[in-house]
Amino acid sequence: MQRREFLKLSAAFGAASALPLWSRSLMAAESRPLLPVPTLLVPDARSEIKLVVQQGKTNWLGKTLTTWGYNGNLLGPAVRLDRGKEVHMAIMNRLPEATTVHWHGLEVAGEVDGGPQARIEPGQQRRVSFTPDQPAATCWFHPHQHGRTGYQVAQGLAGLVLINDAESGKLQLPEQWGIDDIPVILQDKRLSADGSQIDYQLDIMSAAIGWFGDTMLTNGAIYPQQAVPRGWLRLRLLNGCNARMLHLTTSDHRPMYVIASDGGLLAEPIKLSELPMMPGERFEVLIDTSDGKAFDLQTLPVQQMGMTLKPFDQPLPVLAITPLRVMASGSLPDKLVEIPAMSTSQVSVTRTLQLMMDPVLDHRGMQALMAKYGHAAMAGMSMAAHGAGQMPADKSAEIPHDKMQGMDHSGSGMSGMSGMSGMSGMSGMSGMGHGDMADMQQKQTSDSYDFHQGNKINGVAFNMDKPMFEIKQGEWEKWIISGEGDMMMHPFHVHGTQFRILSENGKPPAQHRSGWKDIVHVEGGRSEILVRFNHLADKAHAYMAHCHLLEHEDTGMMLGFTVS
Ligand SMILES: [Cu+2]
Repeated sequence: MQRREFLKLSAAFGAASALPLWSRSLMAAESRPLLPVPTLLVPDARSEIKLVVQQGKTNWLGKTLTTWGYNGNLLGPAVRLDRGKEVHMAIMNRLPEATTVHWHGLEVAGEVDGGPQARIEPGQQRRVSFTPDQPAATCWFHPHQHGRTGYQVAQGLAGLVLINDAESGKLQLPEQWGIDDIPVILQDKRLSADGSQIDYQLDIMSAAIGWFGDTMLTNGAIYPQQAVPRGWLRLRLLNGCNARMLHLTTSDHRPMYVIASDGGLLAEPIKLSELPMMPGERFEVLIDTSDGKAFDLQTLPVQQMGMTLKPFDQPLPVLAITPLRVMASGSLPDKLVEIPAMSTSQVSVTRTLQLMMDPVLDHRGMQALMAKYGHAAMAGMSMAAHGAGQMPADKSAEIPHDKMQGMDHSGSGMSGMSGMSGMSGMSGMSGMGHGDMADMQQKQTSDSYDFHQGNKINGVAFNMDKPMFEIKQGEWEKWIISGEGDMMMHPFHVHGTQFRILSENGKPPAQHRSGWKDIVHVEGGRSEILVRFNHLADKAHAYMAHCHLLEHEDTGMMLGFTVS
């Protein structure tokens, strides 16, 4: 059935037979926008995909403002590629500034990966060709312009890449686009007070905790609705937020069966009632709608700095789902695909990557957050964990935020700074090159503190001209990524590969995180991944490994590496 016919049928059904029973939800539904479904874009007869990166207009909350999109006003199409078939991408930049288009999750060579070195100047076009050779997956594309990634994504630039393969086609999963196979791109945004633009700032606060909004958007619409057939519904979920962790669940607690993670299908469906998702992550879930009852997809409160403010302090609906009387045709198989067992026996190299936030940035970012929003924004955490030193955790949390505003940034108001007991007591801090405390106080008193280099890996902020290491093609490596030393969530992403998670923050990965992934959770502990690169990346087109909290990435928590 075509989407258009289906929608006609849905409307007819809604009007004719549902009114008495559903009158209340229908009234609400009338004012609720329909879920915008990104257009499926397949290569043309010459195997070409044309993308125009452009400015457009979007209407939110009664205001019309400038937004950015690929081939449209906001977000972009879902580009569908077949495994083993070469595709030619023609990317035209019609923005007022340079951008890049990165194929997040695709195992392609550094030359076509679209990292920060692949700049497309305004008015210029870039052509790249590659042949996807990886299992069916929901990936995405977005800008990777260094120092501007957070801004450009916030303006609206993000699209999906769906990889098809023969094997997944045999599973009879729901695959009618926009009917029972539905993309769900979740993002938070904030508009300026006059509603004229998206209110984005890369400042000391967002460099520390990430940029966050006060409105949740689903495919660019606020709490939209979607009518679906009864049976198995497939949602392709993307956390497209700059910095916000989501915690997805259904309003009536019906289970979600996770069938795929970042890099494709799992070995078998994993039944979950709650699904945490970090920025950049994708999961595909199947939900049973055969009871015909309406429900919401919603995100629960998370314990993350800055992300606890209204309306995120309680379950927030992001999509209203209304099953109709027509039946869906997809199924939920018991088994999905073969996932090889993980083995570290072939590991030839082990690398340790220490993610670091400059304590000055950490501390001053927290100060700024407290000053602006009070401790409701602190996610139950205290200043003590962020450089406030002698102030006991419970005491610092009690300081009213008007007092915090009164504190100057010279350090004199922070008697605890000299002690730094909160920091020095943390494992992983010693010998990690954070600089001594005298140095820190020096920085604290200086107004010239540059937060643009405030986030680091192994002691250095990102340097585009200097890859950090070289890797041999086709060899398995173990990477230990440590977030010891701060309490921040770092969704760590590696380009050019799909890896396996050996451990996450010291624990074995959850079942639904044990398949192919390109983002691993690092938060206050150590995570280990098993990784291999099948394609090449030279110095001029190095691969990136970075925190996908975009403001951490933009302020240095990224490294380049080559594969030869
Ligand atoms: Cu980070």
